[in-house]
Amino acid sequence: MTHDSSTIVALATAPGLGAIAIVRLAGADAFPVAQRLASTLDVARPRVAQPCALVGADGIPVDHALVTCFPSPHSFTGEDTVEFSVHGGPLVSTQVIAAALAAGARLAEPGEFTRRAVLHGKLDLFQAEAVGDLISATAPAQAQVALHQLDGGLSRRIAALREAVLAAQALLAYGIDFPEEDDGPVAPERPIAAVDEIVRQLEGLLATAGDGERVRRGALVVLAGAPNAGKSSLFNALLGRERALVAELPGTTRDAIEADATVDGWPVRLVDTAGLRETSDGVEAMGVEVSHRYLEAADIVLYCSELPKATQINESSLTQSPRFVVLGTKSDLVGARNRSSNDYLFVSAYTGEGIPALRALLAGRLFGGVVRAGGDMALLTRERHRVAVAAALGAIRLAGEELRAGEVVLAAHQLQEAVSALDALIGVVDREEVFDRVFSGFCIGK
Ligand SMILES: Nc1nc2c(ncn2[C@@H]2O[C@H](COP(=O)(O)OP(=O)(O)OP(=O)(O)O)[C@@H](O)[C@H]2O)c(=O)[nH]1
Ligand SMILES: [Mg+2]
Repeated sequence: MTHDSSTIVALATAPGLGAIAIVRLAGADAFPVAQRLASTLDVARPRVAQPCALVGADGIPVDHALVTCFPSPHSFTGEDTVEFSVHGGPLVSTQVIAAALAAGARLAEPGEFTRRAVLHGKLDLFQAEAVGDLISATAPAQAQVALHQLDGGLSRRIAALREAVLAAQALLAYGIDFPEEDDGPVAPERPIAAVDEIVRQLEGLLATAGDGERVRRGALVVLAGAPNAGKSSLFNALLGRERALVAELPGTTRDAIEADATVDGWPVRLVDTAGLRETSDGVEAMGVEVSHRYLEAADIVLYCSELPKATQINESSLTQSPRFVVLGTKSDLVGARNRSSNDYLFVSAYTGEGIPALRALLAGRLFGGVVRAGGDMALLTRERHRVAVAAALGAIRLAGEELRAGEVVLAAHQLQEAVSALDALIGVVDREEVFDRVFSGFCIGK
């Protein structure tokens, strides 16, 4: 994708039936192109919605629309931009886009509007990613993290760290320029202390990556256990709708069923699986195989045991893992006598007993780090962030070692490596491959 200023056009709203659809046009010729469609449009009136009759490429009337001009640089991409609010539905917006194409625009590529916004300094890479995250958020916590990132929360953290590295570099520069002065202007301890402090900060940030990625992607919570233990019923209870089939027959669920759930505001990908047992039924065996794969990938496994029935699986090995939470299901059938064990969280899909406690437990286990950080929403939410911060941390640690060995020039080199890693992260340098990776996941019109 080249950094051109050609005029691009795309549908900015979701396709399908709706009262309004928005077609966005941006680039050097956005205003003249718009005027070919809307002859009465006054492009000298910025940010005012103007009612205009739109005419198609063949001169046939297309719609009565509200058209708004956003002159450069005060627009999303930083370029001259025109937004057409047209009637929804599949036809009108298609005709408006066709007319814009005929007038000299071209179709935008996926993510191209946001990419241009970054190129023109309207957003940094974190904020561009946050645009996508906010749009795809399904749980309130995801939206909060994305909004914080869009407001520059993560950018500020990284920028402050970058400044700190530059300050440490400046301290070293004295040492390099005046190597003979024993009592130079900077005592050697000062850059070492500065570097150690940056290491602490980067470590703190890196520690948010697990929670951050779970918030963005949704944590994978898998319901597993013996056939008929009540997994599907619990799945439905946690989802709040009857998504999975429930039946008295053991072996009802044969394939894994995945659904997005919100647990106390946090995003969870909930999976119901086939009951674990040895079986001669080929299809069921395939389902059990799928269950095992989910067990390995899960952030948390809710292992369902119907008490006091003995389960057919040796649970002791499973329950050792901190990822496993053992549930005593169908608690409404269990007398008080059988509840002495502290190893089980008793739940009932029928009465709702234990469900709020289970939700709280999940939120705490999966996202407790964010909660403990006092709701600090500056989280590393992507592998891209984690890899770059880890690279910066590695370089800074090496810088510290070099400094302690008296190798000031080598230390300065490592600090520069760290600055480069942070620069690429925030997007101050235009690295094609970084940009391609960030924007490849976007859809057209963003
Ligand atoms: N009393 C009571 N019965 C329940 C509860 N949960 C499930 N059951 C019953 O237990 C039976 C099995 O429930 P499912 O939710 O289908 O169990 P499952 O673990 O998904 O079963 P498979 O998919 O066959 O492995 C059904 O007859 C349910 O009505 C509960 O909380 N209390
Ligand atoms: Mg089931």
